[in-house]
Amino acid sequence: MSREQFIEELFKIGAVKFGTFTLKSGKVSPFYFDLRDMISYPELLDGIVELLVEKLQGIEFDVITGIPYTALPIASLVADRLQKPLIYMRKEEKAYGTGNNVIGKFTPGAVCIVIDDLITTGESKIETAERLEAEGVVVKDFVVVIDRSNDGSGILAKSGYILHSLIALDEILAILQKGKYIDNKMADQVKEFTQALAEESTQEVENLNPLTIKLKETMQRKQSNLILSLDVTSQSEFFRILDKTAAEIVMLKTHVDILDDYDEHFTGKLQEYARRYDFHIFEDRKFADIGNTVRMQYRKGIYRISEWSEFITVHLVAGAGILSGLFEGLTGRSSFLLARMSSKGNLINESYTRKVIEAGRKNPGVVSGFIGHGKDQEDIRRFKAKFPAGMLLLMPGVKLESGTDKLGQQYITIEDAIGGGADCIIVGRGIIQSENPGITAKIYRERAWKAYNQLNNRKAGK
Ligand code: 5BU
Repeated sequence: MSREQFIEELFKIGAVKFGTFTLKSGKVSPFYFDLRDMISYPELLDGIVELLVEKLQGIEFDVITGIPYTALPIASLVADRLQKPLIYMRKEEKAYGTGNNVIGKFTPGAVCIVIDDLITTGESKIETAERLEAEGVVVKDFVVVIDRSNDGSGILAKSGYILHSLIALDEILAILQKGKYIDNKMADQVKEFTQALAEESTQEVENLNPLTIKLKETMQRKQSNLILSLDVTSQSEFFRILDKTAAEIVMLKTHVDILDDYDEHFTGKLQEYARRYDFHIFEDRKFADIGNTVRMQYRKGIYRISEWSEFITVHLVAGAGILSGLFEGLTGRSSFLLARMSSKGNLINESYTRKVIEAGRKNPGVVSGFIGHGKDQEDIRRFKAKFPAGMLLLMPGVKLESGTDKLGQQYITIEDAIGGGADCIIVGRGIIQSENPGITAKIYRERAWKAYNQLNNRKAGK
């Protein structure tokens, strides 16, 4: 089957459709590809396998996988043809036990070629690679049947992968136009649509919030990347500990609503400390409601958080729109988005984390970075690698020794947190419940700052 015939066949079986389609994202697309039914057309399937086998010549690999469901039967045929072992990932991660997420046999370190039907944003490819890598499989190359993205290979390249594709969208358009299956107007519409999508996803961070920069400057000035989480319930205790620790910290994180004796003098006094000891104020309110509600929660009520706290935390579960609700009309304020949590069994998964990071990338004016955790340095490195340039990773769940508390808080050490790429550590009980919070805060600051400089020197090749 020639390429031309092959593309025409895809059109005839409805795998490649043109018209008006509403996508999951809510966007209306002039075209839609769905290769699932291809398995029912033996001749077409043969054609695809032929093209894939050809494409794989010259690429070195030990095992083959296809991303379920569509690409899995195709990958099995290719594996059979090349006499290579087939493996595949479960579609859902097993909730219990370790391992066994990959079906099939492979030696740890085996290089796997990943076959898929389509590439659109590249997101699911990267997710698959990460899941395979977590199981000890090495991923370098992807092969897709249709590249319908504008810059699929660029997107994968940023994460260190190579994309090979059998057919690009442009070729499909050209052949179908030539065969009069679609008219020029339709082809132009498709091109415009993909162009617009590509522009949306390649927006780089340009306008960092001035507070992000100020926070970094304060870190340097105070030689500190320690954030104290002063989780106590009385003002006297609060200021007693702050007196001892203020000189060590770059930022003070509060949960103002846990104070039993909160009154209108509290925030003024806190701001006075912040000025005197040169630290930033960060109310960890974790806003998570609809835009209209968070707007009032942030600005109104007894706490009037927007008036005194420079930074806040935001959960994006309600959608990135709540950022407008929070920050519209305000200046000198910024946020950290919750991209991962430190508590055991939390429901955040990789795809959620990735979407939060993307939302941060699009809103640098009101987002200074992310809160996140990791199980070890490698895990944190992979997480941090996805961050927009200049945005910060703040990490709670840090103590001098790793472990877990009775309520599922998980701790890693300062060196693991910073060594993996956290810019600042957030420490609560490790300091406030110690015998001498002042001395302990100094120890945390010194160790965290040392680890931070070591990492930066390593990066700079010093
Ligand atoms: P700890 O005493 O060091 O465990 O306190 C950690 C603080 O960080 C506490 O105020 C939490 O509310 C906060 N935190 C966290 O521990 N884990 C998270 O994932 C997020 C916040 Br988000």
